[in-house]
Amino acid sequence: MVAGNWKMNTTPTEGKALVKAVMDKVPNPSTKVVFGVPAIQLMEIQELVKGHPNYAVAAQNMHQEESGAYTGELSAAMLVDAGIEYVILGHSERRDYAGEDDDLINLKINQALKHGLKPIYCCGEKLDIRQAGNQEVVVGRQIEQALSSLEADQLSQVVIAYEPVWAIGTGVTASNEQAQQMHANIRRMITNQFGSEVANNLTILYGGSVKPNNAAELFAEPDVDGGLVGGASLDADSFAAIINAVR
Ligand code: G2H
Repeated sequence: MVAGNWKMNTTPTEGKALVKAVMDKVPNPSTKVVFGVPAIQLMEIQELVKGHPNYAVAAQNMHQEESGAYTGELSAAMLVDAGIEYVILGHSERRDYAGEDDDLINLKINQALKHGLKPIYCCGEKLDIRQAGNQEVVVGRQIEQALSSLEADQLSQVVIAYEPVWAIGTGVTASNEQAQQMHANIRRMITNQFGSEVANNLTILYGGSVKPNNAAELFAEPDVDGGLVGGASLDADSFAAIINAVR
C-alpha cells in the first residue's frame, strides 16, 4: 500500500487536480493507493476514485464518539456514509498539537472498526528515545495500548504505519535497516498477541521522508509493506514514482 497524507495542504481545486494527475500517470497501480485528504475534500475526492479497485480515500482524523456536541469534529458514521474507506489515526502531529495519546487513539480505532472504517494507526519514537536506544520499548508500548483490546479478526482491518518522529518532514529517512528492524519487531509483537496468520497478513507501512529516490529500497525490505507519504504525495510525479516503486 502507498498512502499519501496531504496534511493541511491543497485547496479543493488543487486536490482534485492532484488526484486526476496521479490517476492519469498510474491508471492501474499494482498496489492499493490511498489519498489522505483534508476534511473539506473527502467527498469530492471519493467521487474521483469511486469504482476504482486500487484507489481509496482516507480521512486524516475522526472523533471517538458516535455523535453530539463536538464542534468541528467528524464521526465514523459520517465518513462511512460518504464512502470513505480509511482513517489515519494517531499521527505524531496530532499527538503533538492535539495532545492525543494511545488511550484516546484506542477509542478512535475501536470506533472506526465498529463502523467498518479501516484505521491506519501511526506510531513511532522521538529522537531522544532513538538516541537512548529505547525505540522498541516505546513503540511496543504504543502498539500495546492502542491495539490491545482488539480481537484477532479486527486486526485484518488495521494498517500500522511506523513513522519515526525524527524522520517526519525533516528529509532524514530511517535507513532501510532501521525500518526493517522496527517493522520486524512490530510483526513479532503482533504474532505474540494475535498469532502468526494475523501478523503475516498485516500491512505495516513506513513513514517519514519517503521520496522517489528512497522508496524502492525501503519497500524492498521484507517487513516493509509500503509507505505513508507526506511531502512527496503533494507532487503527482513524485507520488506516481513512489507508487511505481512497489514491486
Ligand atoms: C510523516 C509523513 C507522512 P513526510 O508524517 O505521514 O510525512 O513524508 O513529509 O515526512
